[in-house]
Amino acid sequence: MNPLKRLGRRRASVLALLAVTTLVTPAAATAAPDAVRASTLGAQAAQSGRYFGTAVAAGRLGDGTYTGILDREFNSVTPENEMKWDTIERSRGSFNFGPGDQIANRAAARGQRLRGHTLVWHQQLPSWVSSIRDANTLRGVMNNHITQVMNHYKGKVYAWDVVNEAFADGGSGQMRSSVFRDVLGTGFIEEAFRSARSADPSAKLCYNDYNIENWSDAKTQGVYRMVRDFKARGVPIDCVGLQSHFGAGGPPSSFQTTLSNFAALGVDVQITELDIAQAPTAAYANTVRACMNVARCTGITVWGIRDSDSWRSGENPLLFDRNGNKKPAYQSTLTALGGSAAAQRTGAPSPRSTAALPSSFRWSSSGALIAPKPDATHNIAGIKDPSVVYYNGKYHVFASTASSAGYNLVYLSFSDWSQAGSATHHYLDRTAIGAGYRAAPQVFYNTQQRLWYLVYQTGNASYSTNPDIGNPNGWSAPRNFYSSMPDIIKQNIGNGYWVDMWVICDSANCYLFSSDDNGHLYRSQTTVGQFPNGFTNTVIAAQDSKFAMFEASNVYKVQGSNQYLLLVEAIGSDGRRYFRSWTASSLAGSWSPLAASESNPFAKSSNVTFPAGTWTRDISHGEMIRAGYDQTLTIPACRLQYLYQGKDPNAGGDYNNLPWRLGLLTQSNSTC
Ligand code: G2I
Repeated sequence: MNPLKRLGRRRASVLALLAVTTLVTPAAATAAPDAVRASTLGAQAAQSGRYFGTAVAAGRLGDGTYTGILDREFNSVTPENEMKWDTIERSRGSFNFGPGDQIANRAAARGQRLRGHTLVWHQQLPSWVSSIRDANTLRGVMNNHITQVMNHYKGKVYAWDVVNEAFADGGSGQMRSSVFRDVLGTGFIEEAFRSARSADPSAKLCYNDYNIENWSDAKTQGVYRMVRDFKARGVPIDCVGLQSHFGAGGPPSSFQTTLSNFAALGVDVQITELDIAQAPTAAYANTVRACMNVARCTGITVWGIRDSDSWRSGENPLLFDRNGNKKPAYQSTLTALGGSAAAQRTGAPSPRSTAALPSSFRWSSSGALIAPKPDATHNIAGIKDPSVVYYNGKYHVFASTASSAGYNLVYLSFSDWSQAGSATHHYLDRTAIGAGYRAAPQVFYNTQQRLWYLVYQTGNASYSTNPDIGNPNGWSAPRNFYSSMPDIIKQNIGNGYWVDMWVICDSANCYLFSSDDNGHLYRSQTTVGQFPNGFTNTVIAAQDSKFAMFEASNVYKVQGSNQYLLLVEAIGSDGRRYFRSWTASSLAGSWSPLAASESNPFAKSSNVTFPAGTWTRDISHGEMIRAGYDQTLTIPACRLQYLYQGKDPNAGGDYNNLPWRLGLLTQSNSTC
């Protein structure tokens, strides 16, 4: 955190006297970390890196029961009809994005993913298109539609159903007759995918169809041959959507085989429109389990929320009844989603996590999700410096509270980002952590000691421990990691401040990184066995000019690789905060630039889009959403998410009184 004008920095802390002899007693009664279960569909799916989504109808967004379930349970949405041709381009060249935007912006503001549905489909197609007979005209019309729509939603749509339902039912295994096939020939699908790739290279491009779930069906085989041919010839395709509109018997017994056979071609597979007549519990569980058992099955979307919202409402095929109550299939689905969570947490190999990080990044930001909640005794202007872990079905966020009166800490927890704004704020100055200068927290679980650690700055590097992250009153009084500021920091700090302490461990050692607002990143170390005591050998781990290596350093292990990632906050030539990044092969190794310049930043306003509105130009102090929660600080290699602080670009005045809010970045150029 930036400590300009911060209060009490140089004040000697009596707590320093307590620091170095502290022994930590292992706590006996902490829930086993690999037994975590989430309480909502989206949160549970997220534990294995998947999403759980639903079709959404813009016309129902005024219904509070509907949106209540939507925001509680789902972390992905698909517009049910609002992005179809007959809504978006009802007459030639005249585009109506209103209903689609309503869904897209709402999702973006809540950190939900968006699937785009659908660009080229023979249904819900206006008659001005279906009556075209000239191939060049139709080609131009199709490519223009794809380009305009994808351009409009660039950076907002995770995956597009580029072509929908192009194959015929029955035994032919061929494409169905449609204006596209009949006028352009079977090559229209390839043409559509090529146009789509050039319109938005960062969106995943899917082929979507129904009745392709049974492996031996001619239709399944026809689609499979097409995807195999596309992959062989380099036609851009990233995913196959299996709609999965099932009868009461549920998925065919070969469903998992079908998913893995498609996946083996080198595409993601997704269940895109799931509904099952009468919603039998076993049928839902079997469907979900098939996806969980296939690493490249990246997500599941149900086609509506309540039975009354369904296109097949007479068959009651969904997870919620018409009153919005959970049906039995809800529970079997939630349980089935938990199936591979433990495997994920114990480090089972997953193709999603083996890729290395890219060398440039693009992000999409949510709106401001978390704002300060002043109360009678806490007059707070900004909420800052968040640290976050996902544990036991909840995000647990610790942050600094700031006002001209000084800094302290706050804790909140919630099951999904859509709930973040309404979570209760627990002020930690009322706990044993105490009042006074405490800021820039970092939280992790020490698996050896079975204790949660909260590391923060007090003028020294301090920490508290707690056997139960969910109990704000469980934190111990602060203790210091050092008896006093290490000499090398005294020698280099100049007019800076000693800030932003960060602990990360490998299997042998724990390292404590810190910054000085003066161009230096420091690193001390101790053994895993001695931690939290014995930090010594403080060195300069990286240095640059003051503003280029300012503060708020994060260090992470990249899952499934031998890479560590370093992020440091810098101040740009525009005066705005941004992040630079480096990698190293060991925590004590030297750091090589990854996306480390102002023109190729890790995260800066220049590589972030704001679908819900540009609320900040600063991308400042925050933390990655990790793959786990322990002292190794492991992050996924794919689809990174970063919780950060931003503020109204026009705000000024006392630094401590600035209106900082928290928002969530989601990587939009992930290739895996
Ligand atoms: O048909 C089920 C799905 C099959 N796969 C593609 C999906 O896009 C398709 O979704 C359904 C929607 O759930 C329905 O809501 O597509 C139907 C159109 O083919 C949608 O139905 C339409 C009605 O036909 C229109 O009369 C109505 O105005 O829904 C519109 C909005 O309620």
